[in-house]
This record gives sequence, structure tokens and C-alpha cells, in this order.
Amino acid sequence: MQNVSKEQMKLYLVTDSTGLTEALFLKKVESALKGGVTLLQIREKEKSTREYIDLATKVHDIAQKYDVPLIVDDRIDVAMAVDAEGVHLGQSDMPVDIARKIIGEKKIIGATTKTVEQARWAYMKGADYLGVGAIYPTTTKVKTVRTSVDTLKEICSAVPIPVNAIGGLNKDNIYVLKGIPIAGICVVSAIMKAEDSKKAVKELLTAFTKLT
Ligand code: TZP
Ligand code: MG
Repeated sequence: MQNVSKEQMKLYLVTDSTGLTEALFLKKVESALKGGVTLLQIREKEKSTREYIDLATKVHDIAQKYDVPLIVDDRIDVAMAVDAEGVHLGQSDMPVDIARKIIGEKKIIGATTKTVEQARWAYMKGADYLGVGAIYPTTTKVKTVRTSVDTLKEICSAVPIPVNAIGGLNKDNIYVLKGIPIAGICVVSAIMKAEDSKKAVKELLTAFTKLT
């Protein structure tokens, strides 16, 4: 079972609507999709369930135009409500195996892991991909600790599923990931805070190509 390909993991945009009007937020997301983002996650920490579903529906409609899967952060109920392509689970969220039973075999389940043990566990329980970080300090609101590039490398060797790096990554600093067999990178600010999201995506894709 492979619900997400390595190619689809290449440039994973995790959204953040903080400080943006809905119209500007949706415009930025669409412009990033136009630029070539390969996977999209809606991540909202402050919204009510109703607001989360409403925004996720709009983002899903846009993502479908570009044939890019939509993953919902944390909330399996919201993912199911909008028939998103998957859900992303942190270490305090629903365990991967329980989520798998609820959401079914065909949906994408991603898991945040910071150690080789957590990575092996998530893979064994049925995760389709892993997010590992924070590689650099981040300005995005998140409870996280840093993960070393060495740990990222060990995780890549420990599991057969795609592994993405996350945390403070931008076009000028991802060179530290050179030679590590990650499937891709996840970014929030490098795209959401860019004046021109489409251009930012293109630059990230170019920088990523130089890593292999
Ligand atoms: N998990 C670890 S770091 C992070 C998440 C959700 C935020 C990454 O955001 P940015 O802006 O790309 O540093
Ligand atoms: Mg989460």
C-alpha cells in the first residue's frame, strides 16, 4: 500500500492563515499550487471546527484543480468531513493505527517523528510518510524541539516510507540536507510569507533539485 509517492512529497506546503484575510490566504495557496507545490496541508490551530471545515473545503476545491492531495493537520474528523486525501498526526494526536482504522486504507496518513524509535513505530502502525524536524528554529507557531540532521539521516535509513524535513527551511539553507535521502521538504513561512508565493515555490524547487 502506497498512498503517496516520493515524487508527491517533493515540496510540501503547510499553510498558515495567521494575519491574512481569507481572500489573500486562498490567493497565496493557489499561487503556490500554480508554482508547483506537490502536496498541501491545511494547518489551523485557532479555528473552530466549523471554521476549519469551511476553510478546508475551499482549500480542497482549489487543490483539486491542480491535482494536489490535501492533508488536514491534526483533525481526522475535519479530514473526513471534507473528504481530504489524508491527515497529518503529531505525537499527541490520534495514534496512527487507530486513525488508519477510522479513515481507511486508501487515505494518506502522515506522522511527525523526531527519533528513530518514533519513526519505526509510526511506519509499523501504518503511516504513509514522516515529517521530521525542526531542522532549524522556526518562526511559525508550533510546539517543537530541534531534530539534528544526523537523526534525520538515521530515520531515512530506518524506514522504507518517504521522509520529509521541516522547520525553518528556505531556499538558502536547505543545502544542509544535501546527500540525505529525504523525499522532500515541508515549509510554511518560506512560501506563506513570501510576497510572490509562486516565485518562492519555483526557487525552492530549484534549490531542492541541487540536493541530489
Ligand atoms: N513542525 C515542526 S517545525 C514546523 C512544524 C509544523 C513549522 C515549520 O514552519 P516554517 O515556517 O517552515 O519554519
Ligand atoms: Mg499536528
